[in-house]
Amino acid sequence: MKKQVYNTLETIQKMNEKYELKTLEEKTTFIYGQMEEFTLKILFVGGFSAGKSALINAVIGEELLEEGQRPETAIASEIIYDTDEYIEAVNGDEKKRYELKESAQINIEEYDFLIWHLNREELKKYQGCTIVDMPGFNSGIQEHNKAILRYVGRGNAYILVIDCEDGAIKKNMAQFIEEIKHYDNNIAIAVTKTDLKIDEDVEQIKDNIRINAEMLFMDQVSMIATSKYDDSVGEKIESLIRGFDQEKIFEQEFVPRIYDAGIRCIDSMETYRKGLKLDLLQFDKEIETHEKAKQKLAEKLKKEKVKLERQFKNSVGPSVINDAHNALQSNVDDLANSLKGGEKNFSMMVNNILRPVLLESTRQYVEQSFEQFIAGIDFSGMDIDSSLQGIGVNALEKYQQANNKIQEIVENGDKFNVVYKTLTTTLAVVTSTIAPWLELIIIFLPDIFKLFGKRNQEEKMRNKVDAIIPQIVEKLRPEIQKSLMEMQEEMVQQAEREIGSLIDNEVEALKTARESKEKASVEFDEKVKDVEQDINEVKNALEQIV
Ligand SMILES: Nc1nc2c(ncn2[C@@H]2O[C@H](COP(=O)(O)OP(=O)(O)OP(=O)(O)O)[C@@H](O)[C@H]2O)c(=O)[nH]1
Ligand SMILES: [Mg+2]
Repeated sequence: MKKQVYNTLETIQKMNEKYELKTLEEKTTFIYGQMEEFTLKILFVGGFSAGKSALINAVIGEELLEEGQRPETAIASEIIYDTDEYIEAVNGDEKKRYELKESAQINIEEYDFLIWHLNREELKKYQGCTIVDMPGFNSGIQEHNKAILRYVGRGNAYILVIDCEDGAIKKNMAQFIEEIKHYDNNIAIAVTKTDLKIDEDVEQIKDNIRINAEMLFMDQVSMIATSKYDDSVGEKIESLIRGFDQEKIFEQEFVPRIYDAGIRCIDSMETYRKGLKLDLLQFDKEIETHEKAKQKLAEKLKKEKVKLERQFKNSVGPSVINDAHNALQSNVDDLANSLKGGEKNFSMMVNNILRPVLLESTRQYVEQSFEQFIAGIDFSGMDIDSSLQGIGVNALEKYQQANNKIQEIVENGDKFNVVYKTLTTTLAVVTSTIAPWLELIIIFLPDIFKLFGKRNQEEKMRNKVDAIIPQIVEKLRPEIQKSLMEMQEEMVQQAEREIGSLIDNEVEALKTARESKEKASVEFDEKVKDVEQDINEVKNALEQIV
């Protein structure tokens, strides 16, 4: 199937070249590059000191990643096979190179994550995968958020590492599972440090965890029990990793995007075919009409924007805030308990409750209203004179149709696939929006504590929490509204670009048609037959992947 996905993309690329569809060519070249770079990310997650780094070291066969009680892993480390050995420290778009032996000197606070390029025999079998050592759940809140927001919902696989001595799935792990199962469904469990327990106990613990996990996942889950001293730790981890359906995850990521490109390609070839009927004067007029249509579409979008703005302000914002409020309210007991453990514990609990809720509800409401926005735009009154009837003016309609079809593929494929959205990279927008809100919570909580400080100490924790929740919500409200407005702006621009590129594709096809007419080397009928064959070839290629 992976081969098929490549074949289909190559068919589209062939046509882009043949019909000189430059705009589309850029798009498909980009997709191709991403396909070549694609690796399945395998995230090792778990509590602080659970033994995540130790397990990965055991796989590599050398203690490269820091293990220990104190210097906990504070940023994510990606491990990949490479013939050249070095560490790449990544901060936004900047990358810095370090030698392996300099690892201790890297000031990790300056970076988002590290990529370890390792030339180890043991890693060769994992080519196509990236092993990721994640910070523990209870490492610093900011670090944890940074790591989670970077990976969550992007079609990754998770190995949950549980310290045998925990005996069960702890609260923070359970919370995490609840969070990620909205986005990703590739999850397995590694119970570790079994050397610290007798075999019987290990069996008992495994059973407990299995029962626990299956209730949380509502599904069976693959599981291993091991330790860093286990001779077969490498094989066991390998068995977990092999259990993830790498091909399927690849398809989920790329099939909708290729389908989208295919639809655009067919549209352009159809424009070319219709263009063959025009005389040379008509061509210029047609191209001009297209340019006009593009302008009018942009104007129309700008006008309609007001509606979207209103929707964001009156509905999206309040809904998100409401969900956040409810989430806090329904966790009052946990919050009260955590407050006993001090402010830091409380902040972490607030953060853990809000992160998934904000992420999920923002995504959901934003997508909903944006889809409505696009579907609700009516272009019937645009009055553009085109001898090809419907071209250009109908760009949006085609776009909507393609979008619906792609939505269908995404939904039928796997409900967990939120990676791809045709109209926007919604989730990416959302994740970058959420991060500042979360940081804000951490900054303003201490101030709120001052308000409810010492004087109320004899009061019940619950009452305190009840009083704190509205304060948190009030602080969040303006921030959420503000960034939603920015997001809305960005999305309208993106829609304009996307629709514009659709018309550009058609214009390019028209120009190619004019050229081939000017050359007039082949008979008209033959050209029509030829393009019809090409259209069918792309249609068939698309059928192979959906
Ligand atoms: N006995 C025993 N000790 C282990 C095992 N795995 C890890 N440890 C020890 O447990 C401690 C924590 O291990 P790490 O691998 O650093 O744990 P981690 O999950 O990466 O922790 P953070 O990155 O801080 O979240 C270290 O002292 C390890 O040596 C194991 O299988 N058996
Ligand atoms: Mg670690």
